[in-house]
Amino acid sequence: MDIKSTVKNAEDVDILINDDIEPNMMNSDIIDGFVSVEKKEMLSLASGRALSLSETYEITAAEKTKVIILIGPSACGKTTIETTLYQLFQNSIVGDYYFAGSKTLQGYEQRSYYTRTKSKQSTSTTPRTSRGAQETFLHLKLWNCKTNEYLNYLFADLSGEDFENHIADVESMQSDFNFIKSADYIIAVFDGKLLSDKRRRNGTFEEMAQLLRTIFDAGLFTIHTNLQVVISKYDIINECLPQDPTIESFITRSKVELEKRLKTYVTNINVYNVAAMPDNNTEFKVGFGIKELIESWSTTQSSRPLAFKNTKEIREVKSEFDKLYMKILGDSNE
Ligand SMILES: Nc1nc2c(ncn2[C@@H]2O[C@H](COP(=O)(O)OP(=O)(O)OP(=O)(O)O)[C@@H](O)[C@H]2O)c(=O)[nH]1
Ligand SMILES: [Mg+2]
Repeated sequence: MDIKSTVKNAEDVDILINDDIEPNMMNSDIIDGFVSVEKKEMLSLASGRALSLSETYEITAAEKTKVIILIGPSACGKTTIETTLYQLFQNSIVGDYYFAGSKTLQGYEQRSYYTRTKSKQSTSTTPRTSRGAQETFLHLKLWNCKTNEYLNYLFADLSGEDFENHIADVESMQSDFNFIKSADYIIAVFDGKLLSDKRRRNGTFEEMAQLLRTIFDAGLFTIHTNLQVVISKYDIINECLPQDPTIESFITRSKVELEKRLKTYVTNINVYNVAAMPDNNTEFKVGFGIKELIESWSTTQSSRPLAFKNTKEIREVKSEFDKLYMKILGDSNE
């Protein structure tokens, strides 16, 4: 755009550089170039809160977006991972990624406050996500300097209690969590603190295995969904390892066992160790492992669920398109 042609006097410069937020105005609200005072007072600005599912359509319809859904019981560390991911970009770039905006700044700030030193707490704590919350999606826009590509991410900040109430109940999972179907990544968050505890680790694994089984049995996935596992609070695991080296073999066995139990749906599950908000940040930096997670979202994953496989039997071959579809199935299910 040629700026010179639009700048004729000092007033024009003021208009060009002012950073007032322009609300959406209808042409009918503007009379002889003036906005009606009454209308101006009624206009609402974006609040920056977390978005409801319907509010996310504006983003997903317009731009390249990855939907990432962290699942797991209460206090396993879901919200802390989401808010730390945002906070990392406040200090610097992360790998090849630059912060390029967020429509939910207030949503992030509300959740981040307690994990910041400015809240003057001796240990950082994240407020529990309330059950049944409608505004659950946090939005982050990143720019990749290598590929010169902008990408939008939508993170669902769901309450662990809500998940716990739906374990083994396929029907209610289907009706209450139908939006999980839109996920590009389902991330199962295993609580590292509980895995470090010999008496609690088996229960922690069983709970997650059943939760995932319920989600997949409810059909809440598509050909685009990937499943990842995050071991959270890795600082605690690392601290316990010298006294109990069996934690590592338990995690390795858990991955194999999970793949076995979900084998009708998933081929291979990638595991990431994360310490989003370590207690003792001398050995682990805040956000340990998060860069690897972000990078994994831009590479093709091998854990793609076998969605085609599940629909093979129920599709009748009627047209040329169906024949081609079956041919693709034949290739992908060998
Ligand atoms: N030591 C340690 N503690 C962590 C870490 N990440 C999270 N926590 C703590 O774990 C607690 C629970 O974390 P949240 O992120 O609120 O857990 P959540 O899964 O969102 O919980 P719900 O909202 O109840 O479902 C908080 O007190 C965090 O400070 C970590 O990397 N290391
Ligand atoms: Mg939470």
